Amino acid sequence: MKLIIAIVQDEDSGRVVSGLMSEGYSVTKLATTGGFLRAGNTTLLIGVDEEKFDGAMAVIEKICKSRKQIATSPSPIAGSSGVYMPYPVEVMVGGATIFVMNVEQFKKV
Ligand code: 2BA
Repeated sequence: MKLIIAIVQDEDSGRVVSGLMSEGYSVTKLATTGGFLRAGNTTLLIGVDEEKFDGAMAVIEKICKSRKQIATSPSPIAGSSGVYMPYPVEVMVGGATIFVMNVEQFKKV
């Protein structure tokens, strides 16, 4: 068995969960926050048997899209004012960031 940990954008999360559930996968959805953008994203935990692994990955890859987002970073000190001015930086986020782990044990008690 494998555990897929997939960090997806909030905009895609509903469709990914529906897509996985409709194909018989069990999914746990966590509300998470990215460290860089400090914006909400969604982390999905999906435990799958080896033979169903490729199917789950295909659902995630089909639905999750890359998008541009604006991050605000502090600029160097502006002139003699000593004030840090925020300025926008464009970053490409997603489709999905995926970690795959081998599961040593899976129990429901
Ligand atoms: P965030 O940390 O909010 O990052 C959002 C996007 O900002 C990233 O998209 C990447 O394009 C950019 N970014 C992140 N750190 C950066 C940096 N130090 N300098 C410049 N740009 C940077 P993704 O790579 O698609 O990541 C989307 C989200 O997936 C991340 O949100 C984070 O929540 C998670 N993630 C990505 N890589 C991870 C990792 N190695 N470990 C844990 N979580 C990760």
